Formats: sequence, C-alpha cells, structure tokens
Amino acid sequence: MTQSISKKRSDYRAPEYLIDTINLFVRLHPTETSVVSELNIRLNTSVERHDADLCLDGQDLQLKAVLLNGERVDSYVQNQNQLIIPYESIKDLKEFTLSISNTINPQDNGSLEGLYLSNNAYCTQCEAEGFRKITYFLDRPDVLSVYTVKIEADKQQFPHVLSNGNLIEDTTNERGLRCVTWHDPFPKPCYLFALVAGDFDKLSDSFTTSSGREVALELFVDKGKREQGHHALSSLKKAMKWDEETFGLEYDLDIYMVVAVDFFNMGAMENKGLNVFNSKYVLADANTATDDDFFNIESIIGHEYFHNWTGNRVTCRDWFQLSLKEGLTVFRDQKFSADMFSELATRINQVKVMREHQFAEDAGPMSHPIRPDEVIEMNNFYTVTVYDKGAEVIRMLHTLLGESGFRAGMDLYFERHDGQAVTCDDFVNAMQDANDADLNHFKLWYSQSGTPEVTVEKIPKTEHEPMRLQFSQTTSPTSDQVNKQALYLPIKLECIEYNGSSVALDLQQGTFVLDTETASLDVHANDCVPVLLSDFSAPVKVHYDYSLEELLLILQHAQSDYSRWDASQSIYQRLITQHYESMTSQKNKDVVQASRIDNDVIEILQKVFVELEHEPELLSELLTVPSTESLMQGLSDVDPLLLVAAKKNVIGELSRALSSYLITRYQALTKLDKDYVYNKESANHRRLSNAMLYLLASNDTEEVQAMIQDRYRRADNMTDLLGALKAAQQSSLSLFEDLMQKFEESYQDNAVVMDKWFSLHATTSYSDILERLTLLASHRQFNMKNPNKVRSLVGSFAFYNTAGFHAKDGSGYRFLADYLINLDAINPQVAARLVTPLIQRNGYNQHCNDLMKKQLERIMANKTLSNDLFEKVSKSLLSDAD
Ligand code: B3K
Ligand code: ZN
Repeated sequence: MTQSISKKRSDYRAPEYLIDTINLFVRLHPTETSVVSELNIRLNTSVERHDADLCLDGQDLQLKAVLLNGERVDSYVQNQNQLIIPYESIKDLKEFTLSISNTINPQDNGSLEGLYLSNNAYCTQCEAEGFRKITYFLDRPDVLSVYTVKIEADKQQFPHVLSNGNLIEDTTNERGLRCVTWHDPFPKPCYLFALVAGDFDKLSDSFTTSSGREVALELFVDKGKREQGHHALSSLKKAMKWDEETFGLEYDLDIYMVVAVDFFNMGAMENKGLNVFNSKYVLADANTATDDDFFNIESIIGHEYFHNWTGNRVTCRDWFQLSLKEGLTVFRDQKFSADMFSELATRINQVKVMREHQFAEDAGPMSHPIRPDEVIEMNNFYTVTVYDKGAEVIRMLHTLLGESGFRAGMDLYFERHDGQAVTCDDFVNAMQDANDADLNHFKLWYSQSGTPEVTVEKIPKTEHEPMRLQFSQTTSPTSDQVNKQALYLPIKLECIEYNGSSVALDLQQGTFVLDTETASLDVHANDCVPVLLSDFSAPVKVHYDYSLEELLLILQHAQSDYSRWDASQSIYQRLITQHYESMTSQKNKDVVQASRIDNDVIEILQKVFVELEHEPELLSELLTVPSTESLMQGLSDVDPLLLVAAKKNVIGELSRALSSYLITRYQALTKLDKDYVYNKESANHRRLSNAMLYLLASNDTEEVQAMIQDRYRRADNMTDLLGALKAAQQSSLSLFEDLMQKFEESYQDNAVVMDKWFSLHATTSYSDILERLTLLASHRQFNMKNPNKVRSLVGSFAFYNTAGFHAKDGSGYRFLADYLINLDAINPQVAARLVTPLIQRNGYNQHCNDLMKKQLERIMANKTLSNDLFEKVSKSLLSDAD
C-alpha cells in the first residue's frame, strides 16, 4: 500500500507555480514509451509568499533526465510520488523552461489509468490523477496549459494517431516512423489530455455551427464495426444542436473526435476534442443493441459533448468541486434525453438511480456531501452522490428559478468564468446574481450529506380553520456528519379529492418550499389526498400515512404521470412489505407462505391498465415492480432471502390474477410488431410487450413458456431477444438455459453482446451459482483485465443476484472478497467499485452483517491493498466501531 493520506477541501492552496505551455514528445513503445516534456513555468504572482520548492507529481515513471533552461540539473529530489526542484535552484527565475525525460510501460498498465496498451491500441485516461502516470507535472485541475503534442509511431501498425485540438503536422521522420503533431489552443488542465494510436475504422461527418463554422466529426471504432457507429454520430449532431438552442453554447474547435475502446474503466471521458468511449456506449445496431442501449448511447454522447462547456471551458478549481461539472452535466444530459426521447422515462430512470443507489450510499459508510470534504482516493468520489444527487441539486435550482432564470444564471456563469477553474460557490453565486435571489440557505445542499426525510400529516378542517398539511423535515446523522440542519426543499404537490377531482392550491408553479424544520400549507377543500413530491422535485424520502385505497386513488387520478407511476411503486412496495412482514413473523421461515392480494386491488389495477391501452409508455412503467434494492430502502434488519421470496410470491400472485388480461393484451400487441426501428413509438411498443411477458413469466405455465419461446424465435432485434431471455430467467430454468445456449451460439464473437449473456447468467438463481461463475470466468470471451467483463459477471452477481450473493452460509461474500483481492492488484479502481455491495451493510440483519464484516476483514488484512479499496473497506469497518 502507498501512504493512505487523506486530503481535505479546507487545505486548498493556489498553486505557487503555473505552467503556461507544455510541449510533449511521445515515442510509443509497448514496454518503454519515452516521454519528453518541455514545460514553460512561471511564478504564480497572485500567491503572496514565494519560497516553495517546485513539487511535480509522478507515479510509476522511470526518470531519465531533467534540464532547467537547457542545462542539466542534478539538484532535484525524487520520491515515490514526486519530483522536487528545490526553491534554491529556481529562486532567481520568474519564468523558466523545465525539460523532463522519462519512460513508461503501457503494456503492463492494468489500471487503465495513464497511458495503456490494449487490443493493440494505445489509449490514455487521465481524470482524475492519471497524467502523473505519463510524466511529471502539476497534476491538479487549476493549472491550465496550452498543449502541443508530437507522437512518433509505426505507420502500418498505427494509421490513426490522435491527440487533443487540431492536427498541425503529419510527417515521416528520418527513422521511417510517422510523426504526428497536435495543437490545442485552449488552455486546459492535464486531466483533459488524451492520446490514442491504433488501427480503427473511421466514420466521418460534419456539423455547421449556428455561427456558420464547419466542424469535422470523426468516430473511430474497431475494424469491421463501422456500421455500428451511425447512431452515436447522429446523437452527437443532435447534442451539438441542442446545446446551441437550449443554452446558446457552440463548439469551439475545428474537429471533434470520438474513439471507442473495449478496455475502459467507466462509460466515457470528455478529453478536449478527443472523447474516449467505452465501446459499449458507442456501438449499436438493431441486432446487437437494445432500445436501452440506444437511449444510453445518446445520453452519454450528449453528456461528454456538454462537458466541453461545463467542465472543459469552465473547469474545477480542485477535485472537491467535482459536482460543479458532473452534477451540472448530468442535469444537462437528462434535459437532453427528455427532449430527444421522453421526459417521463428519463425522470423515472433517474429516480430509480437515486432510490436504489444514492440513498443507499448516503446511508452507508461512504456517505458524503455532493461537495466532499475529505478524500483519500479521488477515483472513489465519482459517485452517485456527486453525479446524480448533484444533478438533483441543479434541478432544484432550475425549479426554483424557472427555465429563463436558470438560463440567465448559466449565461452569467460563462460570462464570468470562461477559461477559469472555479468552485461550486462560483456557480451558485452566478445563479443568485443573475436572478437577484438569495441562495445562501440553498447552498447547504453542497455541504450536508444524508437523505432528508419529510413527514406530512393532514390536519382536518374545523369550523374555524381550513384543512392543513403539516410538513416537517429531518436528516438522520450519517457516517461522516452528525449534526444536520433543515434544508431548502422545493416540494411539488397536488391534492385530489376522494372523488378524484383536483383541488386548486395557492402555490407558485405547484411548489411548496419547506425551508424550516416544520411548516404548513392551508388547503381549501373539505378533505383531500395529497400527491407529494411530484417529479421527485427534491432528493428526499417522503412519509405520509396513505391507506392502500388512497394510493389507488392517486394511481387513477393524479394529474402527473410521474405521480401515478410513483403511486404504483408504493402499492407494490406495500404489498410486498406486508407479505414479507407476515413471513418474518411466522415460526418456520422455510415454509413458503402464499401471498393474497385483495380482489378489489386487482380489479382497480386491471381497470387502470385497460384504460391506458393507448399510453404504452406509462403502462409499461406501471407494470414494472420495484427492484429489491429499492424495496430495501423502506426496511431495516432485512433478511434478504426472505425479501426475495416475498417479492417472488407477490409478483406470482399478481401475475396469476392478471394473467388473462396480460395474455390477451400481449397477443394483440405482438400482432402489431413491425420491423425494428429505434424511435419513441416503436421502443415503447416493445417495452410494453416485454414488460407484460416479464410479468406473465412469474406465473410459470406451459402456455407462458411457449410464448417466451415464440418471442425468442421471432425476435428481429436485441431488445426482444433480451426480453425473452429475462422472462425465461423468471420462468423455467431449463427453458432459460436452452435459450441462453442458442444466444451464445449466435453472439459468441461479439464482446459487447456477450456482456449481456454474462450478466444474465450471473443474476440467475442457480443453486450452484458460484461454480457457474467460476466456469464462466474461464469462458474465452471473459478477461479479468477487461472492466466490462468483470462488471458483467462479478458486478451483476454482487449487485443484483440478491439470493446468490446473500447466501446464508456467506459463500457469496467470500467469493466476492476473493475476487476483489486478486482484481485489486490489476485494477484497483474497478475493484473499489465492486466492493460496494459488501460495504453497504446497513439495512441487512445481524447474520448478514457478521458474515460481510468477516470478508471485509480478510480484504483489509491484505498487505498490498490499494488506496482505493483501503478507503472504502476501512470506512465500512470503522462504522462498526461506533
Ligand atoms: N469525467 C469522466 C469520469 C472520469 C472518472 C475518473 N475515475 C466521465 C464523465 O463523467 O463524463
Ligand atoms: Zn461527466
């Protein structure tokens, strides 16, 4: 382990030195790439005291030489993570040139951070602190430099040699090697540097900006995959246009390149002018990608493009401010997806992320505010809190200031800060000043962690007083912070009377602002049911003592489709939880107890479904039962195996009760199947049929099995194929295995598609799941060094195979721990991502907790543990000590 030292936000100091330009000369070689870096450095005159050594960051570098203004220096000091030029050597120089030569080994770089070689292509990933694995530098986001990059590589092997900015020279040198030079005129932090060299297929297009500039668009994919790049490229053009129309933001360079690679730690990276993408988020056609894949590709292409302004032109002062660019850019990509595809589906997807993952993070040992205060390994803070809760915070600003107020704030933000590295406060200040608003209380969202819980009570109308809704808020202490304050919460709501009609409320934009611990709202009606937190207008949990009848009323009559969906989820949650509780209270837990759902409930559900015949999008959402992860949020001291059983029973019962409706509707729908095209209408058609088949599959009859088989056989696209496989997974194991084998035969050579196959296997309730996982890990498509593969197999198992992972004897936990100990030595970033299900122990019963803890202790005992795993595992173990 290197030193596990935490850094604090409060320790921020401006850099004593600035680097205005950097000339990099990179000679590519698999094991001995040489890097010569020429830095023009000057004193940062805005810093008062000047007696500091120049401390450059570096990791895993072989230093060859250091020249100061052309002269060899020997006075430098080198330690494991730094190259230090003593103040004495530079004190008389206001500006100087430092040239550093070093070598690196891309072939052995399994961390996929810095420069690495995979599938015969060189690729870089520098965010957050990977540039220091390429050369010595001030590796921090507030040092902005102009880059000129010269790359030497073999012509035949590497026809495409790319870096940021514009191509300025492409020659052959005296050694017969290709020499390509790129220049990026926009000063940028080193985390946005990129270099790619390989043999790709190229797809070209162009975009004319609103001011008439022509931008070349180039997409690079693996040989033979060219035709699978069209959707990504057209998504890019939509994103460019959307940002011009929505925020008045135009692209600034002459070329925009996107490269898809198979080995990548995350989804994509917004390097200036040269995005690098995980091929999973680029490659798509009807045969290999689902509608969800098409949706995600458009969204991620948009996200990385939007970073060009929110992240690149205006960047972060320090890494604690990460949400400045990520929260804002996620919000922007959500608005884009809502406009391009569907507001409802985009919102529901996002709310699921919040409820299933972010609430769990906030309740666990890694709880942190969207602007963290203390970090050991920065890569551990690319979290659902920083990204998704961060986006919810931006959304609340949008709700409070309105569309035009928000736009005015964005305009002022760019006017003030273009070309700078700034803080979250700078962003909120721009919003505040542009709107003449007071956002001081609102800023607490940036520093307070935890999920606020809002309780609402109805105070009945009396002779003298109107009916009243009484609101109160509280945030429980989190692992990182004990004391919590009341936050500024916009709560969108409506009220409906018991006959279903809606009550007029005295609210601006239907939003009640709760900014104190308690407050109330008068409602001028005899009685009503409140429909709370429409659109999930604040990232909070809401408690109101609804009866099942009231939830059914909301399901039928709420104005907002989102609220109707939310009510459906509460209804399912209620049914499953009640059944789970009755199962936990029974003596012999191994006896399966049948679930009973009232006929009245079934009747109303069916009536609602029938009425929505022409709204397939909403209907498919209403037919989807909450995931186990989201059910967990409403429970404590959970026996996960019993919860899975309860859920299965209730869905089985629902499926049986609705079966004749579902079968008739499903068959009518399949008659309307058309050739595959990705657009909202046909995607919703497929979504509905697949949701129906999935629900039907919980009632395992021969008729349903035949329907599943038929769907698989007739499917002309990946969405329906996967729909059939997921249904089979719920229904009969032998049918599932049979179809999975067919699927493997058809797609065994397609790496991206096979990830779906690995993941389906890993989430199946096989009795011998661990043996299966071991066997699958020896499949020829599996490679432990490829994060997509590891996530599909081991990640899917740990996150989503509740029964297998939480096996009573602790074998699932042991399996994960063993795997992570090995993976940590290759790729600590991915290992630290996958440890999440083991550290989020809150909510589970003592038995699970004890067994999980044992495995965490085994991981902790590892002498060469990375900072990444150390930070998460030690925090989880520490939470027991409290
Ligand atoms: N900014 C990158 C994420 C980098 C993660 C570093 N561990 C992708 C994105 O959010 O757009
Ligand atoms: Zn991002």
